[in-house]
Amino acid sequence: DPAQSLPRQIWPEEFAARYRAEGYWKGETFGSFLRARAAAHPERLAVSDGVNRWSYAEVLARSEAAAGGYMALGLKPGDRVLVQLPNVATFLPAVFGLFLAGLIPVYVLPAHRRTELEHFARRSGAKAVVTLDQFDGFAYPAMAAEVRDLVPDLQHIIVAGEAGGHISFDSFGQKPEAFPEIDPSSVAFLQISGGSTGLSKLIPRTHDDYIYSFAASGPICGLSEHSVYLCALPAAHNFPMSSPGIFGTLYAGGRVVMAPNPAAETCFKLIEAERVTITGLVPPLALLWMEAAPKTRHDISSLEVLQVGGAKFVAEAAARVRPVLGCTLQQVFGMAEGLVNYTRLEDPEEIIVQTQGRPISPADEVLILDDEGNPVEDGTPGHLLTRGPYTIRAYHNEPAANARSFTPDGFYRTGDIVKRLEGGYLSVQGRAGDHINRAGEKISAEEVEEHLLAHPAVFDAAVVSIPDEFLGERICAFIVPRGEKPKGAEVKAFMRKRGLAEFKVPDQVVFVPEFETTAVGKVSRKVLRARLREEFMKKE
Ligand code: J2J
Repeated sequence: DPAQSLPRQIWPEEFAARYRAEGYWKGETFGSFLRARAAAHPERLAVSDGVNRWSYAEVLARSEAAAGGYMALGLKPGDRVLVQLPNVATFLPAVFGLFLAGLIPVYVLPAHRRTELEHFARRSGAKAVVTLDQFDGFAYPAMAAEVRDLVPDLQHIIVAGEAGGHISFDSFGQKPEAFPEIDPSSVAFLQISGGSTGLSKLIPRTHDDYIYSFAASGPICGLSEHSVYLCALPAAHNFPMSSPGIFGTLYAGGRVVMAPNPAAETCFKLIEAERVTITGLVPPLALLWMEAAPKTRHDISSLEVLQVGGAKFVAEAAARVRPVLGCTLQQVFGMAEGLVNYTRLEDPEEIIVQTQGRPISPADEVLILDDEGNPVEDGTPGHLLTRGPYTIRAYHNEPAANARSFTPDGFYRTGDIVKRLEGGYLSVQGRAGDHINRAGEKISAEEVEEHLLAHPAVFDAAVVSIPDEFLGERICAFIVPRGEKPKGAEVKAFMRKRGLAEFKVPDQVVFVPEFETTAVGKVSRKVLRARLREEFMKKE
């Protein structure tokens, strides 16, 4: 049963004991750290969006009321709850309420649609979903209701804003009589993987390990109680959530500003109004901001640090950040499975521009191996494997993927090809897998192919990444038609109708009469994709 109960222990005992003894895991929980901050500075502002401005005390009070509401529905500690919320202040009480009640958030992106929501519901065994009435013209509750009809375990739809017959998040007002005891080493939430092969997998993160990762990120990112973090990327992404993101900022006693979208003008206005000091972007957005900055009428001089990560930021663009935006660039190379690398704010400009940083922790173990599994020399590209106090040892309930993605001694195979430079800095060279990194969103070629094959006029399909000046990579679908070939636009519309996030819809559709086969039979998908890409690029 894919929705079976969560693992009790993720790290072998000897590692857990060491991470505790060395002070990485402090025994804090999400609930305990929020309570500590709310007690230390109750009146200080914690979060704002276009509508709400809440102090630490208000965030805690709303989180406790939310916990009471969840518990009154009969949800029990360990139950999973899908959270599909855009960047609104309510994100905080919604998830801290879950943490306080011992419930397990499963983070879903606002861009995800029916098919993905159904997949996460089944995989996690979620009993409830928390969402917003509508955002950016999309009605989330209707989609949640469709999925509830398909997935028997999913019972409750909790809606912030106009509940329209569903359970109203905003009417949760009753603090429970008692809160459950939370074990800091237990799973706190399930994060979603980029889905390098097949469908997205669920990543179990514990209170201990995750809090360590964002607490330790704070000093590396220059956070203090005076920091104002603009959450420009979708809050559910691991990067804006924890590197140092919204949680790291609250841990440091700073303030979070939720941006409704990451467009330059939207964010410049917020930077000026809220005196934002730090934010994080994916490379295409950083390029747009650099284009917009010289023309803006907004004062963005409060911005001290611009983090860029999620995909490779090319050195030529990286070099322009300081001159154009007047702030320090911090490159961030991280993954929802764990390991996060940062360039340090005080590093020489050359390191900041040329590398993707070095690990957070002295306890992060990094291996760079050749195809045979032997360590390579520094400066030589190889496969990056890692193990450490905040890198998972297994996905939730994925025996086949776990056998591929982790070594017997617990190293995570990141799939990234990197070079180690002096001082342990890493330079990302590419990746071994076949997924597409489209503006920081990871898309599995296999998953898109499966959907294309469902189209009656598609005989065969191969999906590849094509280098794209703006997106970094775009999705190109090669299709062998069955009978009369459909229009490219029709194929894309078909994908949307299947309930997929817009970012998975191919940017380009190319029809070919047939796929190459060898005398022996079909070539492997991996080889086929590589050859199609190569030939296509030659013609471009
Ligand atoms: C090249 N590739 C990068 C970078 C991630 C912080 C920052 C990013 C993520 C993230 C994250 C890259 N240069 N600077 O979780 O906490 C690619 C690698 C990596 C994969 C992970 C965080 N930064 N990547 O992007 O789970 O291929 O996490 O393995 O979404 O993104 O993707 P994801």
